[in-house]
Amino acid sequence: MNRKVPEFVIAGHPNEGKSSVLSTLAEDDSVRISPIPGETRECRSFPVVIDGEEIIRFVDTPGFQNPFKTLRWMRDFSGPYNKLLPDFIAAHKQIPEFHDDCTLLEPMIHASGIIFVVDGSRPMRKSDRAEMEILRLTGKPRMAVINCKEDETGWLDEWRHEFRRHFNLVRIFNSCRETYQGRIELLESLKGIDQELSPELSTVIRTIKNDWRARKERTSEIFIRMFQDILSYTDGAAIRNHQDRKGVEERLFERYRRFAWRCEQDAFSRIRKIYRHNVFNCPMPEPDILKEDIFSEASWEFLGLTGKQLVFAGAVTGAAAGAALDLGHGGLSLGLFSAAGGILGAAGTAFKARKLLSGVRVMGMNLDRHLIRVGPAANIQLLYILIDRALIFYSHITGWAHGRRDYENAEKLGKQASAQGVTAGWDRQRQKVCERFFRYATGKSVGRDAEAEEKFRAMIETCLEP
Ligand SMILES: Nc1nc2c(ncn2[C@@H]2O[C@H](COP(=O)(O)OP(=O)(O)OP(=O)(O)O)[C@@H](O)[C@H]2O)c(=O)[nH]1
Ligand SMILES: [Mg+2]
Repeated sequence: MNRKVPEFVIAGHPNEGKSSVLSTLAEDDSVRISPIPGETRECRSFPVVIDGEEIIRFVDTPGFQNPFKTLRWMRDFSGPYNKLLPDFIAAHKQIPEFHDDCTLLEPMIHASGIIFVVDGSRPMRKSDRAEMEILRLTGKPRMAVINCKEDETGWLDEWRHEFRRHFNLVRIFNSCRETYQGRIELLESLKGIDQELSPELSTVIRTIKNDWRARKERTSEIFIRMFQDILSYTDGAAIRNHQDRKGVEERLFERYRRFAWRCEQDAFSRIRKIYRHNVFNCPMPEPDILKEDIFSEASWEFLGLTGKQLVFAGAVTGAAAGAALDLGHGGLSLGLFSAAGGILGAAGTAFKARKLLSGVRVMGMNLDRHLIRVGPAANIQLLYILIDRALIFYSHITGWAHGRRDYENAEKLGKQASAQGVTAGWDRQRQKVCERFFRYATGKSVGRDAEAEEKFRAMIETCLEP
């Protein structure tokens, strides 16, 4: 289909935040932004592409350099209105002083509309009025966007008043704060600048909304797989004697820690891509629960490795499957004997089991080796921590406007992350959904409980708002 892609030129005075507004609107963090005026010297087109198709395009431009002279020339122009821009450019393009003015006006010839950006936290100057008048003379549909760089709002009324005289519409849009909702609202208002643009922009908005829904579905899928991988993790190692034990435990924890960290990092980096963040990253600290207590008793417990649950086993590879065995010593009853992992489930304390098993012969094999098993997770707290971290990461990623460039503050966001948590406030109903998913993910449900995952997924999706 050869549909015309709506194209909007972002114009204004140097350093007002034109490129920042564009970057946020187009969700494109490759747009060059700088505190030094004159960063943008050439026009560059930024397409918004969804599912391989360009749906709308924004053009970044340099700021006006000679608004008074340009306006004077245009006021004196007596040719047909559609020749105003081409003739101005033809008359000035060889003059170096007018390089930026010609460059910024050129894409307006074919554009669907113009978005004029001003910093509304400063007073209005004569040059602003000249720039607005130039844009009015172009006859193009246009909208004014007030991007307040500071919190100062005292000048807003003056700006609004002046804008009403020159523009079809005025909107406040903060390039460092607006995200999905703000983008949609701005596009909705753009429809009002020209009736002819309305159907095209409605299609654009619908496509963006559908895409956002699809992103949320993909995000919840990634989160759920990540939770499942971490919760269901199992590992094991054989030890020969008691002296070995500490070192092996440490090794197992280190392996587990690295696995969980990698799963989370991998999930987070895929979500960053979905939300089109190439530069901004919210560096989450390693979860305390994994990092600080890794070798402590608390960690054993957290991993489901309390003394009671620790499984020591004779690593008797090749032993007959399912052979039942009851040593009957010291009240210790040994149940299932699984050849697959060489695992012997011990109901007594791990230490006793170790002592008792050592040297015992079963079916002709020497049981002087034990298997320490890690996982699957036994404490639901781990799931809550993973959910909290995932949702915090999500809210930072979706809440960081693409035009915002104070990346050094991202570190602070990450640090706050460990302090906050949404799951603590969840009601019993939500907890039950989590508990059921936890049993399912750790293999403790009887049979397959696909509904557990469905209900959990639906719940996680409701958390990914807007
Ligand atoms: N605090 C704050 N700073 C902003 C905001 N918008 C832009 N800035 C900063 O203002 C400076 C100029 O922003 P740009 O987007 O490069 O401005 P521009 O109008 O494209 O500038 P030129 O390309 O030089 O004409 C940058 O340092 C931005 O980070 C805002 O809403 N809040
Ligand atoms: Mg710029």
